[in-house]
Amino acid sequence: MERTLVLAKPDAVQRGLIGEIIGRFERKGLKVVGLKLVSVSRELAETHYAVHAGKPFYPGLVEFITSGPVAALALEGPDAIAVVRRMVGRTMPGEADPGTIRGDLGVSGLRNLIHASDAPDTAAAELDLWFGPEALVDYGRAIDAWIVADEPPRP
Ligand code: FUP
Repeated sequence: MERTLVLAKPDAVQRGLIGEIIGRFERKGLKVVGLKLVSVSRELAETHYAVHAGKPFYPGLVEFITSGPVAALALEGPDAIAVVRRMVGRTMPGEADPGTIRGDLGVSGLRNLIHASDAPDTAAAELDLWFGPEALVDYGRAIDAWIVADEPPRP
């Protein structure tokens, strides 16, 4: 079982798409284990995007992610990191396939609605950054056995 971080970025929040985005992951069968609305500080933005520091698009990235509230979501499921990335689609919404979140809901450049961790190490670091070590909620769902193969329901 894996956990991954998803951010509904300021454009998604402003457009009223938090529910649509969370709903897609819920319908997929992924479990929400963390959820909050965050007013993003410059420091948090710079830490989150540290890998892009120095690139030409970095200032715009920090500007954008701090331009309004962000909905942070921790999701759990089998192979969750890759599953979520496939559902998110390619970086630029104009190039993202229909059926993906960016492909269905976005059309232009940096207005790509969503961030999702891209690997186990970044997922762990990003979950820690956005939620802290103890904020995620561990619980079972009665329906898990119908969603996750070979996994007995947890109490
Ligand atoms: P993704 O993993 O699809 O969210 O994209 P990246 O981690 O590669 O990039 C993070 C953000 O930087 C994206 F939301 C868009 C922005 N970006 C650009 O603006 N230009 C680029 O050439 C690459 C990324």
